[in-house]
Amino acid sequence: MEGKIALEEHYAIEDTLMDSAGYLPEHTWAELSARVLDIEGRRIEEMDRNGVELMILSLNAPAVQAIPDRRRANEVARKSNDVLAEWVERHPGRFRGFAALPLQDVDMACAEMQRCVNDLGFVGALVNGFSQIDEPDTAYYYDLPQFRPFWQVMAELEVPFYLHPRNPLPSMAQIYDGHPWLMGPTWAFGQETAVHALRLMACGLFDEHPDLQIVLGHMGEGLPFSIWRCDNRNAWTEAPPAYPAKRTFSEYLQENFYITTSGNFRTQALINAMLEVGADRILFSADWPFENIDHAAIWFDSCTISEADRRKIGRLNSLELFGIEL
Ligand code: GRE
Ligand code: ZN
Repeated sequence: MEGKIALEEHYAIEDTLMDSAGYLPEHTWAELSARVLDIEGRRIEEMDRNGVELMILSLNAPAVQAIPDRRRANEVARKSNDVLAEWVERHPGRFRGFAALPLQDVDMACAEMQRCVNDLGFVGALVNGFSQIDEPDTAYYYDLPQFRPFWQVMAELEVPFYLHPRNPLPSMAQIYDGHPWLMGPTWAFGQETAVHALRLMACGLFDEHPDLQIVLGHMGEGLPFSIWRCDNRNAWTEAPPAYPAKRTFSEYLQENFYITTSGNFRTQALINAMLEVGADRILFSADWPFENIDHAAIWFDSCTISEADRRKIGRLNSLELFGIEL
C-alpha cells in the first residue's frame, strides 16, 4: 500500500542517544545508533521503498522521562523538540512531530506542550511511561492528581498523547530478577505500559475529559486480549468496579484509545484488536529504528483484512486523528 503513515518512529539527539544502548545485542549498536540519529538519509529511503509517505517522529526512550532533575529534563525536551521542528520544516511532506515533555514539572510540561502545538505545529505528544522526579529511584504515573492540570491542557489542545513504553526501575522489577531477557520489548515494556494505561482508565481521567485520546503501540500492549477479563472477572459476585472511574475499562479502551501496529506484525493480534476497538481506532506503525520498516510494511500490505480497513489503518485514521493535510 502506498501512502502509509507511521507514528512510532524514533530519532535521537546526542544528549539522548545512549538511552537506546543496552536493549539490543552489543554487535548491533553501530547499526542502531546510525539508524536512530539519521533523519533524511536512510530513513527516507526506507520510507520510499516501503510505501510510507509520512512519519510522525518522536524522541527515543526513556530520554526525558529518566532525567530526575526538572530543569535538565525541560532543557533536553526543548532542545529535542526544536531539532525536530527543523526537520519537519525541511520535509513537510514526509515528517510531523510529537513533543517530548518534561513531566517532572507539570507547569513546564504544560508550557512546552503549548509551545510545541501552537508555535512548532506538532500534532501530539509522545511520553515514555512514568517520570523519575527529583530522586532517581522514583516513578510517577500520570493518573496521580498532580498531573490533572497537564491533562486539562492536552484536552484544550485537542491533540493525542502517545504512551510509549519504558522499563521498570531495578527497584521495582523484582519479578524479572534472574530473567533479564524478559525486560524491554520481550515483555516488561508491555506490562509496564498496559498497567499505566489501566491506571489512567481507572482514575476517572476520561470522565473528566471524555474527548482525550491516548495512543498505545505494540497492538495495544496486550490490552485488547485482556480487557474483557479486566471487566468481567468474578461476574457472579455482581461487584461494581472498585475504582473511582464511572465506566468499564472496555468503554474507555473503545472511546479514549487508539492502537498502533508498532513492533507487533501479527495478523492474529491485529484481528483481535479490530474485534475489540474497531478498524477506526487502529493505526499502522513500524517502531523504527528498533524494528524494520520492511518487516512492518510487507506484513501490513498483505495481511488478511479488507482493503477498506487497510486504507483506514494504513493512512486515513491517522490523517483524521492528527488533522494532517498532505
Ligand atoms: C522502542 O522504542 O519501542 C524500543 C526501545 C528500545 C528497545 C526496543 C524497542 O526504545 O522496541
Ligand atoms: Zn518505540
